[in-house]
Amino acid sequence: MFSFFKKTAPAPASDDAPILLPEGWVTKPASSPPPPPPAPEPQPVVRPAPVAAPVATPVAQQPAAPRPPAPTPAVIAPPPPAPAPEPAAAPRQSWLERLHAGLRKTGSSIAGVFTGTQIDDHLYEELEEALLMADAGVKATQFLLDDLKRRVKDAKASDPQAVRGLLIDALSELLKPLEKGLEVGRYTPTVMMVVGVNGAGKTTSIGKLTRHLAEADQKVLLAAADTFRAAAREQLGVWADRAKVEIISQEGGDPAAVSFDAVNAGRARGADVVIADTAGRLPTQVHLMEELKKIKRVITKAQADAPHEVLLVVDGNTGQNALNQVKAFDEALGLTGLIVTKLDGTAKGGVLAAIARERPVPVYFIGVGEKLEDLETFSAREFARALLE
Ligand SMILES: Nc1nc2c(ncn2[C@@H]2O[C@H](COP(=O)(O)OP(=O)(O)O)[C@@H](O)[C@H]2O)c(=O)[nH]1
Ligand SMILES: [Mg+2]
Repeated sequence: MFSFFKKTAPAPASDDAPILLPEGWVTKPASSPPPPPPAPEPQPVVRPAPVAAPVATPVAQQPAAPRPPAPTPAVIAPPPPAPAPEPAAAPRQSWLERLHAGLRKTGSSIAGVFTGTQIDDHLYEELEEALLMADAGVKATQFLLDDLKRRVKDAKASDPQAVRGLLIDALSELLKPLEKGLEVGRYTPTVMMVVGVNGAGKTTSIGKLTRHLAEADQKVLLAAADTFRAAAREQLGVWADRAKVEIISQEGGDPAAVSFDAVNAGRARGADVVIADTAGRLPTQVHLMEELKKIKRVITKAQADAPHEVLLVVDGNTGQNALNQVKAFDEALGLTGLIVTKLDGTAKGGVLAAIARERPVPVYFIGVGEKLEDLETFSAREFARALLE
């Protein structure tokens, strides 16, 4: 849905840079309508069945279509049905509840610090311990404590519960630079390469993202660049079927070649987005990391400005290990964004603070479960509140 990514006009169309905020929490519906998409579509491919989009999309006007005669002044047209009251609001609310529940393990140990009656060294020591236990890391923990003490002093706070509110402010501010919306439409196609260790949630996240894009009428083409395991190709194939999008897949093929073919196919068929799913690997596996670099290079050969996104999927449950992965993959490939999965039921949700402090790669989405609706855009304040309230 539209809360999911930002649709931008193609690059040359405007020089005022697009706002890169996920729209889910910017409540203005359809802020500035993007210009109608380029009129003639190249060859039609397997397109998702048109979904009755609940959002008031500025659907392309068909200038050629014969206009119905203007209503006669005498007839007062019945008011159009009210534009469905904020369809995004309710799902976002239930998502927030799931986020809150998912982060309970992390949050309860931190929130427990504020149950006393005094703001003293003991409170700060306990808080330090709780943040470290939540895998916020030494640097972010120290930063948050210093910042918090300053805020407590400025606010002349005397109640531990007020300190908790100030910690929410401090954490929100620390996480703020990670907020960024995924943008599509600037390039045709927008090419994304998705990387990460095995089991992080790459394929699942791609599947969810594809569904959201397809439902918003984006033509998506998937590349099964995890070519070695039949199960991996099949898993992506299932998501492709569900979303009714095309997939380029080749048994045992070279992952770079499959990615190259996919980008070329995407260009030829007028895809809006091409997403390459890659095989899991540890950043310490040098030859496999080289293979990823090769995929990236080859994608650039197929389309000079691509890949536009190199997304790392990290399992939020792995705490500091997730931070190490962010650093290593970023050094090897130059990451443009993260998808942090499995923040449900983790005691290590503090890792986002560590990422913000040590390697602030934007977090496009966070996942709190295996279902489609469990992946959502990241908001610093929402996250801080879900964790600490
Ligand atoms: N609990 C939970 N499970 C997830 C989440 N995202 C993915 N998974 C599960 O993690 C497992 C591995 O996911 P997969 O997409 O195959 O990982 P890949 O190896 O990186 O492609 C699957 O069982 C997914 O259903 C999440 O946000 N929360
Ligand atoms: Mg996979």
